[in-house]
Amino acid sequence: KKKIFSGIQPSGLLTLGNYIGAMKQFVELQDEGDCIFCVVDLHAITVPQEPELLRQNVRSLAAMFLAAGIDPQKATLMVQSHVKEHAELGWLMQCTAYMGELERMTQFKDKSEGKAAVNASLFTYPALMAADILLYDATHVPVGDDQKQHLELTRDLAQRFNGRFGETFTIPEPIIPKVGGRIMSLDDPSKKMSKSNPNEGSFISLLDEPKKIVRKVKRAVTDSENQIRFDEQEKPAISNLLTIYALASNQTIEQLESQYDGIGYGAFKSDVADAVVSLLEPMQQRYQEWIESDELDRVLLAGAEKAAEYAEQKMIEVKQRMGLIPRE
Ligand code: AQP
Repeated sequence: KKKIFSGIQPSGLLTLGNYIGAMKQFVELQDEGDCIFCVVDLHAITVPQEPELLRQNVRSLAAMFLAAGIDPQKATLMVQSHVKEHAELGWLMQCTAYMGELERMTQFKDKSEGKAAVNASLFTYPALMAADILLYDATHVPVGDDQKQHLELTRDLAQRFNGRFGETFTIPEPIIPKVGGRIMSLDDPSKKMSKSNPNEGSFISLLDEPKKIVRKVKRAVTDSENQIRFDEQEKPAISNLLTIYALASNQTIEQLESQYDGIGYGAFKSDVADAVVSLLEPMQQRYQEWIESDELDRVLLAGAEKAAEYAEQKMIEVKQRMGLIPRE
């Protein structure tokens, strides 16, 4: 049976990219195996976070998981810092990883570029991510395309550990969507859509109200050809909008290309916006119900308890393998 783990950082309002690249898959995978979905708050603090805002973002992200369709009867939903073994195994993974490997991570390069002060944890982040996954012996990790490199490192670390100390960790496989693995910014189709982009017009937040979505899609950059066809090299912006439209409306890109043959960008954009609004509106309603309910906190408590049971046992095994003696 598949064992699935994936996390999302509570570093701001989720974007449509996070939904299409990650959360949409999570919902589909619930019926295929044992799933653990995690609000990775320890990852979020690798860049400065305002405590009050972080508290809100953690609950908000958990509510969004549930609103998107994660069923707590089927999947485990938890907050990373509620299970202390994540941090503990994270340290052991830092002691397994090499500086050279971490230096090659493009996400670190992107996120540290031009910054005066960069926390050490931003550099060691992939070691903690490896711990998150290996702690539960996950067999599959659904992620967007940008996390592929981190997942390869996770596999390397697991193999290295197993080689040195004996079979301990399961080697996980990534699950990356073929369409929608990398949704691009609306203002610049060469950059991925990102929730921490300071330009609000670059992303659609899952909580944006309809008017805002329409405005953002209308202002999205395009090209001068005025023809709707999928071509990531020549027409990255239109290709991105086609991808979003296809996934929001459950149609294929080919269907849309023939449907919009000869139709201009204005009409196309307004239909893209409508499709996104139809996707997000029901989710936003369910979100409001969850965020206002105490049930949310009960779900997170139950999730943490269930996850901790496995994690505690796993850590006993890992420490024993490494030669760290038990306290008693
Ligand atoms: N643009 C995207 N297209 C498809 N998938 C994406 N993901 C992120 N952006 C896109 C996927 O969403 C999951 C959660 O991501 P994360 O919160 O762990 O952090 P991230 O990958 O760094 O995403 P963001 O939105 O860019 O956050 P910030 O701005 O805080 O760094 C992952 O599976 C990711 O692949």
